Amino acid sequence: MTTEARRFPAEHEEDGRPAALTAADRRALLRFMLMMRTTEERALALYQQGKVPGSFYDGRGQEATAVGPAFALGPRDRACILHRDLGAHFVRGVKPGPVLAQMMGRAGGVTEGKDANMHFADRRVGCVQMVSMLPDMALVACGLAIAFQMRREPRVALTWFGDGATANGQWHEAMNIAGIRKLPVVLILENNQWAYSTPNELEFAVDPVERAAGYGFLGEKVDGNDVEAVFQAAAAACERARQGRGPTLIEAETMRMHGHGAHDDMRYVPKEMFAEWEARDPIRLYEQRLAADGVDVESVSQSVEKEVDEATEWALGQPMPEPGRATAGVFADTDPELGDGEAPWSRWTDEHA
Ligand SMILES: Cc1ncc(C[n+]2csc(CCOP(=O)(O)OP(=O)(O)O)c2C)c(N)n1
Repeated sequence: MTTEARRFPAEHEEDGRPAALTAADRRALLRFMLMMRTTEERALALYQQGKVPGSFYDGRGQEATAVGPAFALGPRDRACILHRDLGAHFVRGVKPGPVLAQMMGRAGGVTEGKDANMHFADRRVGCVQMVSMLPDMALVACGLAIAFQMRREPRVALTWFGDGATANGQWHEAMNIAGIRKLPVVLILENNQWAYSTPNELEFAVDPVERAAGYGFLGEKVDGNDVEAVFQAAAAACERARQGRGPTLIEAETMRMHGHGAHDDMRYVPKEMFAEWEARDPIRLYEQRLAADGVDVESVSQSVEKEVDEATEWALGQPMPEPGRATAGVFADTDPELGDGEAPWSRWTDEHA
């Protein structure tokens, strides 16, 4: 089973791909995917030990879809990140220590532990905290994009959402305003085959990539387990957006390899389907590809392992937050601007050298 890459409408003008990736860029892509998986594995173990309150949600299997688009962003672009996209936070410069502290509700967490394991983002690196009503982050991204357009700034807002989220009215409102105003927004549909236990065939009557045409812009379907394919599509979409050529819907076809949350044993997923996707694991595939190109992938995974070990120790040493801080930072009463994020793609480094 493979994903057939396609553009809809197919005759859309070309845009000078592929974007250049250096050897260091490719190591970084692997590193961020490994950091997501390793941190989430560690967090799941902490959850099972009773140290993570509530439930636990991860993005196992979706690492390429999280990391590839974030890697295409420039420092002044903005990211509206969802619950399966931990790798995007890492690309923007967030470290695993504060993420693990966050998941345990500790003081050193990204939001000082408020709302534990998914409603967090570090505004200092240009990320917007997740809105749980799905898919309202798409509207937030459109709002950011309207601001960039009005100020004539060559900046992009990028967001992710699931296949299930596209059934809700707000998603269609976001698509509509994005198309009408030709907003500089990039919309990443993480089609992980399931919305909780609802399969794709009960979610849409057409291939969702085709829906973009109904709103007047390009839809592009890519293999969401191929980090370079997702990156390339996102880099081209960001470039088009920056040039005033409007939004892009990118459907990254992938699979959620864990339950909806840690409480879900995903018994509704057919075993053969799971096995087929397991053979397409985005990290193993990319490791094989880089190893074939002579990259020492073992040293990358060892350094990530070490960093996450140290981060876990640090997070476990963090105290619980002071009760008096419970409402601090809830409203943007001071300095409401989002800061700029890290943009590790060598293109940005070169431009800022
Ligand atoms: C408006 C709204 N309705 C219901 C929910 C509860 N809910 C949380 S996640 C989820 C499934 C989302 O599926 P999908 O968009 O495919 O994303 P995935 O979890 O598969 O990544 C639902 C129904 C919600 N968060 N918001």
